[in-house]
Amino acid sequence: MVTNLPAEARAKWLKVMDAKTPEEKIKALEEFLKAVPKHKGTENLRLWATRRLAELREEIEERRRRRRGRGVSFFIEKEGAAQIVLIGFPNSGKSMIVRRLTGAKTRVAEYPMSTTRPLPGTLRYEDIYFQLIDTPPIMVEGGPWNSRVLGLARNADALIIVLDNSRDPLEDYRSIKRILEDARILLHKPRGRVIIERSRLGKTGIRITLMGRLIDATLDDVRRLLESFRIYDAHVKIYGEVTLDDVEDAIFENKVYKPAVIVINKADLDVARAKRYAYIIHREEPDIPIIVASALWGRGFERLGEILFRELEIIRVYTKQPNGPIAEKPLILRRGSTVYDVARSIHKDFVRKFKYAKIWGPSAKYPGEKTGLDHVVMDGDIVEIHISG
Ligand SMILES: Nc1nc2c(ncn2[C@@H]2O[C@H](COP(=O)(O)OP(=O)(O)OP(=O)(O)O)[C@@H](O)[C@H]2O)c(=O)[nH]1
Ligand SMILES: [Mg+2]
Repeated sequence: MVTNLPAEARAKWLKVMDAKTPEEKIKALEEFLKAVPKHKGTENLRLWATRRLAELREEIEERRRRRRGRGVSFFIEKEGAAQIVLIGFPNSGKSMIVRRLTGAKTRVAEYPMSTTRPLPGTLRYEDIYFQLIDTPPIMVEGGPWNSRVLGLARNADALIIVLDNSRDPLEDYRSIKRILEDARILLHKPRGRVIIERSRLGKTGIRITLMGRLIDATLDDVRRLLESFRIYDAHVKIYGEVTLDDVEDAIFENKVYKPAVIVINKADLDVARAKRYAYIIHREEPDIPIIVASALWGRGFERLGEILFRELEIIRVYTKQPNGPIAEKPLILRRGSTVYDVARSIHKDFVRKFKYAKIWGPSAKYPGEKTGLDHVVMDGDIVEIHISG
């Protein structure tokens, strides 16, 4: 992202990283921005830092509103298996979709900008519940809610992008994608991931754990890059395929990936047109599932739960006490989770006292297979954990 940042600016970045409160961060960011020279090569960085400043100011405002207990708070506590935020332009039908799918009393109106605050509802899929959140509209020219809705999106587990079949869904999709990207919210899973954990306890030096591949750099390049930001003590974890730019992005934190589903709403107006646009958008964006639907007719959403479940990459595990019944409510875990994660979510002592687990279901070689903590569980598994004492 950055090219040729002067040493002074790099050093100032450390202050931003070290800042604890939003207020401190704002001050440090302002100092940092002052040290960044204005030229083409730093344009993106300056834009990003300016936006980050706006976000932080918004964060302070939001906290103030919540504390005072009046005004409109945008924060919504997560409930259920995942929090899914709808995002779209005015009048696209977000509120009607949430009302239709969850029964929540959202405000639906013929005029645009009728929703002024987020409202949650619950969508059931088999034996789990997703929290859908209706939001005020975002706007290309930067509407009154953009930054707060983007804040919600950043905090969500997945997004539903609502497009309007009475407009140009392709153009709208591209605009929404751009708005998200500008807020560093990505709709595609990155090929790799970099995590930089700075050690708070004294001099550890720079440790790099390579669990993937550095495409265009050596470990020494990574070390030099960090040192140019005056980071001398940190643990860098590299997963998948990563470039030196990705490492630099990680220093500037902040890029997030959100799985998404696209809904072309108001298909009832012209079903063939909606399908045609679904096809065109699919060609441009083959990895993002697209639904052609009508909130008015209540049709087209039949597979939404299943699609969300798949895109979220979550699994359900049913715990059971020795000689006890199987839990009715599943534990929701990420795909790739192990018995360790199951044990830890039951009780923090369970890992320490763990003796063995017994597994029934898709991941078990035979019913009641005995396993250790590193056994990878699968959707639909029944897990019985035996502990000592
Ligand atoms: N024909 C048709 N109209 C719809 C559909 N979904 C919503 N509408 C209409 O579109 C208008 C806007 O619907 P809302 O659900 O309020 O849209 P919104 O996206 O929440 O709008 P804002 O809150 O302003 O962003 C209303 O008049 C709805 O009746 C649909 O599937 N088909
Ligand atoms: Mg609305």
